[in-house]
Amino acid sequence: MPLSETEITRRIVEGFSREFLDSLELDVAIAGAGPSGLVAAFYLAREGLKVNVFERNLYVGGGIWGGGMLFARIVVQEEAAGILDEMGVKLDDTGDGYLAGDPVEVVSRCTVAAIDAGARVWVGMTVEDVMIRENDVVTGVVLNWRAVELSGMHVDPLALSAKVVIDATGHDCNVVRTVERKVPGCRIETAGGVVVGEKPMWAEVGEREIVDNTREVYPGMMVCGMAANTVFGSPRMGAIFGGMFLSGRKVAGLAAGKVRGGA
Ligand code: 48H
Repeated sequence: MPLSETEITRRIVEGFSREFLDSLELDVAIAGAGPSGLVAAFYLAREGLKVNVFERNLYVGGGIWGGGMLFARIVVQEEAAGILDEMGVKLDDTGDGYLAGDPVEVVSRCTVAAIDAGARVWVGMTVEDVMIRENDVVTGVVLNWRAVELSGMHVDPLALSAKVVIDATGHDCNVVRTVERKVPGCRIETAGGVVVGEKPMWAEVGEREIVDNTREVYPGMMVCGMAANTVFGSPRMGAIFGGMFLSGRKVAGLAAGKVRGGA
């Protein structure tokens, strides 16, 4: 078969446009394809909801790849092992309730599980803003290419609507911070109404509190993963990832309930 460059181009542009147009009205938009975002996408898609993940890097997986200090292993406590099992990830039982996994396998299988369940994952796209309506409800995400962000070029973004937006952007909680910065008088659902900031490492407490911190923090906007601990001022936990997976599963349940209940 003779290859045609223009036919290759046609398939790329048509395919992208078809998929993007199909994503204009979402049930749930997730910012960040780290462990918590991928798990949230898996459970939401499995529930039959229309969920897209927007990842600013050209690769998924967030902080999983680096293991601990570039030693390519992640640790998962037994409470979260069932989630990875559901996603097809094999972990080594290293005793006393600790399991360990290979980052390449964890990222790959979690991503495939989310996509197979029906989630769409975009890379190279930054959630640079949100849409908000008069009644102070987040109603969607505002996107731009990461390449545009890095270049500093003045290029206006595009927007997609979503019934729930989830901030799964990790330590920086970028989406929550954007709302906090841009909405006058905004109150985030913390005791002081503002992002508290993450605390120094304490694995036991960080992992315990992350699930509790996973919730709706502003109408239409939920937070999960490390972003949840930054918002509520809980400790970091190092290279143990069970809390991220548990948080992703919890936020999926909350978001599905909100979408289905219309609350
Ligand atoms: C689109 C964005 C944007 C944006 C950022 O950091 P992550 O892996 O996040 P979690 O919370 O799922 O997992 C945290 C874990 O990896 C970790 O850092 C741990 C356990 N730390 C403990 C410790 O002590 O340090 O993934 C977040 C993803 C990344 O891929 C970012 O590129 C992406 O979000 N992202 N994507 N739009 N505005 N901001």
